[in-house]
This record gives sequence, C-alpha cells and structure tokens, in this order.
Amino acid sequence: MRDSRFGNPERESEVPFKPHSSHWGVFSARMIDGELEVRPYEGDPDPNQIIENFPGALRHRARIAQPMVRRGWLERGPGPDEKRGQDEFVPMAWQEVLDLLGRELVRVRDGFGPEAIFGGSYGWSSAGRFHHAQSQIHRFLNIACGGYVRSVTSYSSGSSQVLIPHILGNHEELAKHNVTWEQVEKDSEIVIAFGGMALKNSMVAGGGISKHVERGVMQRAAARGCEFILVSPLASDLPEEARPEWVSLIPASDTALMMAMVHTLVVEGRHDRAFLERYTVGWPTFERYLLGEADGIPKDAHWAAPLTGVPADAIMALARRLHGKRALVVVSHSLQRARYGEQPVWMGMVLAAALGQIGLSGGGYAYPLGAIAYYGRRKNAVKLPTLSQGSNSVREFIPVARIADMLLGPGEAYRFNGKTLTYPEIKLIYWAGGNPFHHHQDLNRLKKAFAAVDTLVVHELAWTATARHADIVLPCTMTLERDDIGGSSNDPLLVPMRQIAPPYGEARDDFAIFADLAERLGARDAFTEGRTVRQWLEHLYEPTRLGLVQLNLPAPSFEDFWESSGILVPQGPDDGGNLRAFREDPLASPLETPSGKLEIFSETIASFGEADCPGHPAWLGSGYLPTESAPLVLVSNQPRTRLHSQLDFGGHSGSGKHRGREIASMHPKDAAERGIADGDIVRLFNERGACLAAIALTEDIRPGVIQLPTGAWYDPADPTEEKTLCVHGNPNVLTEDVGTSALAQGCTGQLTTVEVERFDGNLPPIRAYDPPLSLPAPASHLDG
Ligand SMILES: Nc1nc2c(c(=O)[nH]1)N[C@H]1C(S)=C(S)[C@@H](COP(=O)(O)OP(=O)(O)OC[C@H]3O[C@@H](n4cnc5c(=O)[nH]c(N)nc54)[C@H](O)[C@@H]3O)O[C@H]1N2
Ligand SMILES: Nc1nc2c(c(=O)[nH]1)N[C@H]1C(S)=C(S)[C@@H](COP(=O)(O)OP(=O)(O)OC[C@H]3O[C@@H](n4cnc5c(=O)[nH]c(N)nc54)[C@H](O)[C@@H]3O)O[C@H]1N2
Ligand SMILES: [Mo]
Repeated sequence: MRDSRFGNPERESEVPFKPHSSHWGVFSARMIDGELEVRPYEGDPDPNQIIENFPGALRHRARIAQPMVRRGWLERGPGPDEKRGQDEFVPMAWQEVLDLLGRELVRVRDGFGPEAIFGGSYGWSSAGRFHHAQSQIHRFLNIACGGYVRSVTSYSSGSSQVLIPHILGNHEELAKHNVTWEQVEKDSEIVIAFGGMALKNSMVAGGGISKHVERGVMQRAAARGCEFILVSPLASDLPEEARPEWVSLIPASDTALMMAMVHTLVVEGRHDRAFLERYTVGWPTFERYLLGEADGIPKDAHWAAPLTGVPADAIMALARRLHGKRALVVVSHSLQRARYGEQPVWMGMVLAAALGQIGLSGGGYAYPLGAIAYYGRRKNAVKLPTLSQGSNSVREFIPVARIADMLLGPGEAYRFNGKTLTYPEIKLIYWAGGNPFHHHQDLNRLKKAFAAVDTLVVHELAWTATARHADIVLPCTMTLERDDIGGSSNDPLLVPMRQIAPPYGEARDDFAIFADLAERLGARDAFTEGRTVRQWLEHLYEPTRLGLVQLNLPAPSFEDFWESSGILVPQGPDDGGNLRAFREDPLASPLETPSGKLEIFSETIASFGEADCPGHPAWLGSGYLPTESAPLVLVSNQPRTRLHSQLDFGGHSGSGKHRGREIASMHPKDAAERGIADGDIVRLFNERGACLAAIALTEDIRPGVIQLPTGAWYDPADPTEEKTLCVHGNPNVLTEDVGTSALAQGCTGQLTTVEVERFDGNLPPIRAYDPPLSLPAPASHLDG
C-alpha cells in the first residue's frame, strides 16, 4: 500500500525532499540555501519538465507581495471604469483591505442581491483537494453571500459537454471510463486521431498524475503493429514513437473528411448495417443526407477533397483501411473549440458506429483520449477527498465562455441548449484561481466588458493581466507554500502535498482570506466549521480512509498517510464502461440518451431549431475561410512548456521563447512569400487586434496555417490605447469571441484567421512580469 518510490530522502541529505503534486505531475521538492530544488516522482516512466517552472517562479518579482487596491476605485468608489488595467495601485494592510472588501460585498449583496455577483471564477488554479481555489470561492460565496451567478461547462469541452448527453449519454463516462491506454496497447489495430494525441498535452492532468504512460503505450502498440494515423494541420500532434502517418488537413474541415469516409464505406457496402440497426437511431435520415438524396450533394470523397485539402483517393483509401480492423476513432478537444465545434464530435461517433466498433476493447470512439492525462485510465474505486461547496440560492448561470456577452449586454436574450435565456446584470466579479486574460477570446473586447462592472476582486499569486485589471488584488500562496492532499479521479496515488517554502511576502491561503472575510459577513464559523487547515485535511481524508476499510484494504490513519510519500488506492476494472455494457446488452444497459441508443439523428436537437446545429451531423461550411486581409488560419493550441498561463515567468516557459517572445510556427513557403526568415520577429494581426511573436520555420505545419500557442502573458504596448499591440505573443488578442453554436455556446479560441508581417521596428520591452506602479497609501483613504 505504501509507495516508497520517492526513495528514502532522510538518508540522502539533511534537508529531505518532501512530496508534492501539481497538474503537471507528482514531484518532490526541498529548499536549500533559499533555492528550490524539484525532482519528478520516481515512479513516473515519462516525467515532464513543466515542474521546472517552479524554482524560478517561487520568488520571482511577478509574485504579489501585499494586498493592493486600484487608485481610481479608492478615490471614486465602485463603478464602471475604463481605467481598469491602466491605473496605479495603492498597497493596503490586510485588516483594512478585508474591511473594505467586506463592506463592498455587503453593499452589493444587500443592495442588488447575490444575483449581481459573478462568482463563476473559471480556471485551473492548482492541484490539491482542499486549497482548490474554485471550491473555496464557491463555498465562501454560498455561505457568506447567499450565492452567485455561476458558469456552466468549460473552455476545454464547452460544446461536447452539451452535445454528448443528447447523442451518447454521460460525458464524464465517455471521457473517463471508456477505451483505456491498456486496451490500446493490447487490442487496437488502427487508431485514427483527429487533432492527434500530442504528448505535450498528456503532460497535464487536473489534480496531478503519477505516471505519464502515453508515450510508452503508443510505442509498444506501434511495435506490435498497430497503425496510428494523425489527422491534423500539425505533424507534431502524435509522437514519433507512434510511427504516425500524417494526413495534413485544412483546419476545421474534419467533419467533411469523416463524412466522405463514411460515404465511401456506405457505397462500397463496408458499413456495419447490423450495428447501425441495433444500436443507433436516425441512420436512415443521415444516410439520405450523406448520399445527397436530401440536398442533391453526395458527401463523397470528391466533394470533400477541396474542402479538406486531402486528395479524394487518399480519403477513400483511409476509409478502406479502417474497415475490418479493430479501429479506434479519437477526436481531440481542440476540434470542438471552434465554430460549429459540435459537428466533428458528433461525426466522429457516426464514423465509429459505421465501422461497428463502439464498445469493443481498443476500438470505437475515444473522445478525447490523449488531450489530458486523466483520460484513458482506470477510475479510482474509492472516493477522493472533496470540499463541500454548500448550496447556491441563485439560479442564473451563463455558459462559461459567454462572459463578455453577459457583461456588455445585461438583459439580452440568447439561446443555450434549446432554451432562451437572458443575461443577468452583474455589479461585482470575484475571481480566484483563473485567468480570464489568458483564457478568454478577443481580449480587447474583454477589457471593455470588465470596465462595465462596479468592482472586480482577484486573488492571485502573481501579477497576471487579470490581477492588473482588478480593483482589489489579494495575494495568495502558491501551492508550494501550504499543506494539501493531491489526488485525481483516475490516478491511484494519493499524495500528502507538504509545504516546501514559507509564503511569499504577505501572501495568505485563499482559505484564510475567505475565513476572515466570512467573519466580516457574520459567517466565519459556518465557513470554517471551526477547523484549522490541518483539521480540514484530516476531515477530508476520512471518507477515503473509510472507503479503504470497506474494501478490506489497509487503511492508514491520517498521521501515517501524512508521513508517507503517498498511498496507492484501488482502481476499478478496465471494463469499457457504459459503451461496453450497452454493446453487450442494449436493452439491459441503455445509454443515457432520450432513445437509450446512439443518436445519429437527435429529435431533441432537431426540435431546438438551431440553424448552426441541426438534428444530425452536417457540413455547415468552414468557420475559417481565408480572406484577403486575413489569409492564414491561426491555430492557437495548448503550450508545451507550461499549463496555460501558469508560471509563464518560470525558467522552463522562458526557455521556449525567442528574444522574450512566444514562438509561432510557420511553413517556409508562407514565410518566403512575406519575406520572413527563421527567428524573425513578426506581427500577427486581424480586425480585432495584433501581437508580436518570434518565427520558427518548419515543414511540419500545413501551408496556409500558422500556429501560436496560448499562455504568453498579455503585455499591452500602451494600455491606454484601443487595440494596442501585445508585445509578447498572446493569441487571444486575435481570436473571436463567439460561441460554437446556439446549442452549446462553447469557446471557439482554437482557430481564427490572421495576416502576418515581419516586424522591423524597435523591439518593445516585455513588461508583463513587472509589478504595476504602486503608490504609498494616502492616509485619508485608509480610515473611511
Ligand atoms: N486561444 C485559445 N484560448 C484558450 C484555449 C485555446 O485552445 N485557445 N484553451 C482554453 C482552455 S481548454 C482552458 S482550460 C483555459 C484555461 O484558462 P485558465 O484555467 O484560466 O488558465 P490558467 O493559466 O491555468 O489560470 C489559472 C490561474 O490561477 C492562478 N492560481 C494558481 N493557483 C492558485 C491558487 O491556489 N489560488 C488562486 N487564487 N489562484 C491560483 C494562476 O496563477 C493562474 O493565473 O484557456 C482557454 N483559452
Ligand atoms: N502542456 C500542456 N498540456 C495541456 C494544457 C496546457 O496548457 N499545456 N492544457 C490542458 C487542457 S485544459 C486541455 S482542455 C487540453 C486540450 O486538449 P486539445 O484541445 O486537444 O489541445 P490543443 O493543443 O489545443 O489542440 C490539439 C491539436 O489539435 C490540432 N488542431 C487544431 N485545430 C484542428 C482542426 O480543425 N482539425 C484537426 N484535425 N486538428 C486540429 C492542433 O494542431 C493542436 O495541436 O490540453 C491539456 N494539456
Ligand atoms: Mo481546458
């Protein structure tokens, strides 16, 4: 039960390494002479380097040292203000700033009701089951303020989370309890991955992961003879260990490619009619559309070739290769993070159904295997420590990526999942554990949206652009500065995350901040339940311990767990989940869809009447056709050297930049047409904004496509200027702030269209990590 793979640290040195965990893996760390040392978990066969952002970041000047209040807000009081993001800050003592914020929360709560508080607070924050910022803030707002307007779905899977329940059943089951890496290693004969399964992505798993298995599995499966086909504009989306064959396609055309493949199967009689009849509804309607009987356009390979950039005979050959084999269709999250993002997710299911493979070991449909490391693994068989969030009395919510629409259009109506809803009127935004100036699209528009509220409160460990736009900035501890419990639903290692370093400056735990604020709102005891952090950890651990007792397994006491380097909890069987059970007996184990079957045609979705998401998968055109002023498609995917924007000021993230700028990849042909050479600094621009980036030339990208990862901190050249240049390379100044469709309203950040030119001006300095200007506190503002 006890995991001893951290070695025996006591003997190695007088300063022991202590276990800790992060979204990018389990590790251990120690402080020696004021320097942080980190090393990956020894049981991890393929650890990654993102943990190397910690040493440089821990005491970096970008950390926030003390509470700060924006000068304009202090002087003029709460209210809409265009100066957010440009203003100076006034430092304030904890007691005073909490008094001030307590009064402001009471003003809004009692004057406008909790439905005027937006507390969605989307973001990945840090691993750790207790100091999880979203759980803390939601619990605080529920208990002390009577609730808040929340957000639903995620930036990750905004369209699939709404679509899947209509057509396949439970989203979480499909993603986390379906085809595993064990099955791929053993049984898959051919894997076609739309959007790939890039190792850079499976470095990461929310809650932490102890073993990165993806590279090894793909290597061993390929050695056994399993074929891997990568469909993507980027060749790097499958590792070379998988020996992939690269099908380079035009971004956002996967739906057309899949349709033409299914068309080939049908006209050649290679589709699995028995499967379609027994396990699906709506095939006949879809088949009429596919064959062109409904609209006169057969969705065949010749139709798809110009749309996808893949030759017709290559499309037909692909379809034939999948037929008659244990075939696995993988669709990454990225495909649905774009206009009409529902379609490729739906069509991927139809392709796997036409092949008759759904529910087989190593076959069928594995949306979104490889996108995050907690997919493709066994589920834990005991409950994880979980902090209760209390209950929210406010019913209003928004689809998470509609935040700017809400702030700019209170009272406006919009469609979501078959309903017409209206945006609430928000007075106060409270954020802890997320970075909307990282995750949201069209940052120039977001700036206007954030100018519209009375008050923006942010807990942060560093001066992100979101913190810079806040009125009240409260410095919080970094994960290394506190004790916690690490664990993930699909990883067996439960980790005592032990404090490695003292808090930076005056930083405090989110929990401690909320406890003191709750006191000012008369709710300290309700919020803390009288427990210290240590008592909370013991309390949260207890259900897991009882779960072990019930299974007759060794169940270490909290003290023993805490002194260990991690304990292994049991995991469930690799049984294929709902889809396997459904295949084995569709009557006894129906899917959680209206018909109980796979829905190729959904009467429910058809009844919503949305033009941009009809009742069956449809080719709705590309959302990203090049134009004269924006002829290149920009792919803004996840970064290799960090998680989103987190610790962008750390050394590993910095090492992935050139002359301080984020690196964009471009095909030599597109570069030559523009007089751009490898290593040049360029300006990417479109009607929404512009940013600088450094250029790396590569043949591994499709011509007509440029790729710039997310996460370089937004760094406006002149914050007072509208649509000012981001000098650092944040692609979200370019992306479009629209929903995937009226069905799901998901994030569409992955793709947009841009033009690129060489930047020959003086290179502006990077100032994103410099703390903003702060003033000494004027005495008159501190006593009122
Ligand atoms: N263009 C484009 N945009 C995208 C995407 C894309 O593909 N393209 N992808 C989207 C996706 S999938 C996602 S999930 C989002 C991610 O968006 P976010 O989850 O918002 O991004 P992070 O950088 O992880 O932000 C987490 C923040 O929490 C802070 N933090 C860490 N620990 C703590 C803590 O203990 N307490 C507090 N208070 N704060 C803490 C970190 O410093 C950081 O600023 O981005 C989305 N944005
Ligand atoms: N290192 C690292 N790993 C991460 C994260 C991170 O920030 N850093 N974030 C994590 C999170 S929160 C999430 S949700 C997942 C996201 O998982 P994904 O959304 O799957 O990840 P991305 O890297 O955005 O996109 C994967 C690839 O899809 C390809 N692609 C883009 N558009 C298209 C298209 O139209 N068609 C096809 N066929 N391919 C396309 C791109 O080449 C891209 O590299 O990643 C997780 N993993
Ligand atoms: Mo995500």
